[in-house]
Amino acid sequence: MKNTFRIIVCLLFLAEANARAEVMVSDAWVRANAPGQSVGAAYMTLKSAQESQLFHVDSPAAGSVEIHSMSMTNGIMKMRSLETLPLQAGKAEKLAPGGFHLMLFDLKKPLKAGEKATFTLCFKDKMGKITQQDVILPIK
Ligand SMILES: [Cu+2]
Repeated sequence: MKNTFRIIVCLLFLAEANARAEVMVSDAWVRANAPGQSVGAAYMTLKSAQESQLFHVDSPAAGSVEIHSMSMTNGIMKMRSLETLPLQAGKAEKLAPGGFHLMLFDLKKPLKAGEKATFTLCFKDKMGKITQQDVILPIK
C-alpha cells in the first residue's frame, strides 16, 4: 500500500513537471557597451513547448528592460517597443541583431565584455499561467 502511494505521488509530480511552461533559452548574450553608450541590448533564442508569450523582463543591470522589434522602412531602422513577444508552440523565436531584442535602459554601470548579467524572464501561457525564469547572460 505504501509503495503504491509513493508511485502515484511520483506520477503526479511528473505530470505537473510536464505541464510547466518550460521555455528553452539558448544563444543568449548581451552586447558590450561602446564608449559613451548609455543603453544596452540583449539577444537570445526562445523556444516554448506550448504556446506562450514573453511579457516582462527585468534585470538588476538596468533600470528597465523593454522588448523591442526592429525593422527597416525605406532604408531607415525603426525600433518599436512591444507589449509581449508571442511564442508559438515548438517554434524557436530568435532575438538577434537587426530583429527582436531586449533593450536595456538606465544601466547601473557600463556593460563590460567578459562580465555577466542576470535577467528574469516572465512568460504567460495561453491559460494565463505565469512562469518566471532567471538566466545569466555573458556580455561580449
Ligand atoms: Cu531597441
